[in-house]
Amino acid sequence: MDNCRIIELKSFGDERGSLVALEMGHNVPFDIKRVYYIYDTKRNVPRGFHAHKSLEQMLICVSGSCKIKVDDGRKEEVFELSSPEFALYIGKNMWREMFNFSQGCVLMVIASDYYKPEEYIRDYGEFIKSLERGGG
Ligand code: T46
Repeated sequence: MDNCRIIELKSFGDERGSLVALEMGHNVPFDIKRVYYIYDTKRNVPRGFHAHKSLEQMLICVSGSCKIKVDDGRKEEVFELSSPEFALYIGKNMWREMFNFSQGCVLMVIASDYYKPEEYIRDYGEFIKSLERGGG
């Protein structure tokens, strides 16, 4: 899938534990404008169900695990995030659904822009139409 990939994050571990650093231009492929995290989730309560016209994001399960289905309008793929040493990069114009949250899951998201509700596409039919128009 062109606009979506797993990024392996370098972890610095020693007898005290482990540390991962996220740096713009190094392991984060966009300028960071916002960070948020999703927690207190329920296994059987999925989230997402939208695409973004221009937002790029990196999703990191810093605790626990969850699954993310991404769909570019032609094919879909399911990724499992279960380690703080891996991030899922999702570019613009990708439908996403998050599900199967484990107990205690904390999903941290790094975003290329501020929260802009008008930039969401929350209807799947509209998402497909926007792709036919060239995206966005
Ligand atoms: C995404 C996936 C991975 C804000 O006020 N500011 C924010 O920065 C965000 C992200 C959300 N909100 C408010 C809007 C809603 O009232 O928080 C509430 C829950 O947001 P939403 O229903 O969009 O949450 P998810 O989990 O369905 O989707 C979120 C992100 O919105 C989205 O960009 O890609 O996580």
